[in-house]
Amino acid sequence: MFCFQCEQTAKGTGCTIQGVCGKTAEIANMQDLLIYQLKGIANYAVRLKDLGQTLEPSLIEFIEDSLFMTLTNVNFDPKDHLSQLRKSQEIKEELKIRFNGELMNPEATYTLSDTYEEIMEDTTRARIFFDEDLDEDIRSVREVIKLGLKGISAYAHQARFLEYENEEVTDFVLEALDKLTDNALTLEENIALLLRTGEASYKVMETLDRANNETYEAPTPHKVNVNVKKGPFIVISGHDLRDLEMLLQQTEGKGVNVYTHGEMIPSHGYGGLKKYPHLVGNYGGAWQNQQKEFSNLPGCILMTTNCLMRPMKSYDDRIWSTNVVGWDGIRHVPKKEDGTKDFSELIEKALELGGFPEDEPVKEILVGFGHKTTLGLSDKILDAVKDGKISHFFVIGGCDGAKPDRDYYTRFALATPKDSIILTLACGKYRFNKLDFGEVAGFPRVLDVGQCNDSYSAIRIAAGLAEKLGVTVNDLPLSLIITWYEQKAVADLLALLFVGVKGIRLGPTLPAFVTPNVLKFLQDNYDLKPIKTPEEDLAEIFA
Ligand code: SF4
Ligand code: SF3
Repeated sequence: MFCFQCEQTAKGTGCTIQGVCGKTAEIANMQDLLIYQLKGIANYAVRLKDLGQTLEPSLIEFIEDSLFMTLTNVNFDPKDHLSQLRKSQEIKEELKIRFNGELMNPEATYTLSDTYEEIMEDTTRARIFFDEDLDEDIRSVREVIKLGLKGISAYAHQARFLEYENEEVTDFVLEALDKLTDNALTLEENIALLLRTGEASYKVMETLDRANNETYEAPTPHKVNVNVKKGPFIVISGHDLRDLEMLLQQTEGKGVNVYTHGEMIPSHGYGGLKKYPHLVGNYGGAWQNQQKEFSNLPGCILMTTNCLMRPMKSYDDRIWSTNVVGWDGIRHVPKKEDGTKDFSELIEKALELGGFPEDEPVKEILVGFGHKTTLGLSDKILDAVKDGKISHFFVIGGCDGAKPDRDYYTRFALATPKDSIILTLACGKYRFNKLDFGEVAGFPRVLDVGQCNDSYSAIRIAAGLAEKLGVTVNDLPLSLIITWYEQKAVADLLALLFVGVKGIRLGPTLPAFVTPNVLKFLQDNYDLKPIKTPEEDLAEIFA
């Protein structure tokens, strides 16, 4: 196996024996072959579209789900991968027949073998370094595009569940997969494709923002209890608001409380979700603490998207996956034909487990500062800037992770000037969101903008403030301190580059899939910087 798609990759270069995330070589290899197959499918699909043929929504969903499955900490189940591989061949065969001909590139001509052993042997052809003659910078740009497509597909999957789709993005995903097989493309052409991946990422987040805001009302400030209440409960983790809504509907009146976990915490800001009184709070912190936090939990857990870690014996009888998430041996809640899900098994188990024995004292933190709410305050915020009461804005956000050097983000947030505002998003916020930062000019100093996909919201906020001041985003007293871990963060970063944001500080380490030349391109054109120490970075920001 070889995988270097996430920030915790072994030795900072690549996982080769077993993933640090728990991914086995078997899964990693099948994921390579699945993506290889998606490229072959896209080869045919793009040409059929060019001929004026319409593609079935099921084909698009298959591509989205497959890419999402291969994102870090999503699916660890060999059965799911094998079944997806077999489906990929069926789809490719159908497209070949419709195309009435055969394309000659290896991804298009390859036919999935019959037996498991043969399939595993075939996976070598799909490895990242299979084509030894490929220019290393082109390989690197292709990897960034591929990983960006994974993030885009995760967001598109979430939007689709709410019946929203951005067809331009769908077309781009197919086009990009097809172009990833085109060895005639120059480095410059691949870079152009990379920048368009950022555009697609921005657009899919815009669609998901619309889906969430129109379905559940735009978030408004809301206090969330981060301590527990007495009684039976279910903890819901991941990003999928529709799953949370269905869970709240099915637990209504049953005496089962619902807690958000990880990236689900911003749900408390949405009117259509916070109206349920049994959505009582948030349990725990970011994903990397789940094995400790879920251990012997007297309630159930539902994982709707990333990040899933190996379920421990102490709770593997009370955790369920849904959507494309999976772990061999862990129970899964499927989507029914009508799009609904049946959570009754979890509800019964939660009642049987009995829940927390006592109320803990209430401790509340604020969420709900999406672009609508924050821009609604923009006149007051800008008055405070003009009066010299607010000196600077920071966006400190992105993924969290297990490495100890991630305490940079806590230390950075604590070291920011007392007259600055911190906009935060994604699970990296757990590094500091329960600390008391107080207020500045009547505003809370930390504004929770939402999940990782809400980096769209952060862009809207920055653009809205810049517009009112008649300047560009890069002229604002604003610094972006971004933390990455998985491939949604790659998509988010590309979206930020697409809108022209410069001077992003990225950490805790730089991606292993970026070559020195590609990094130089990003530094020269976007002033992308690795983080140093909070003291050094703050000194540079205010120099
Ligand atoms: Fe390693 Fe990350 Fe790939 Fe897992 S996802 S195998 S930790 S690089
Ligand atoms: Fe976190 Fe996994 Fe990326 Fe949505 S939940 S940000 S790491």
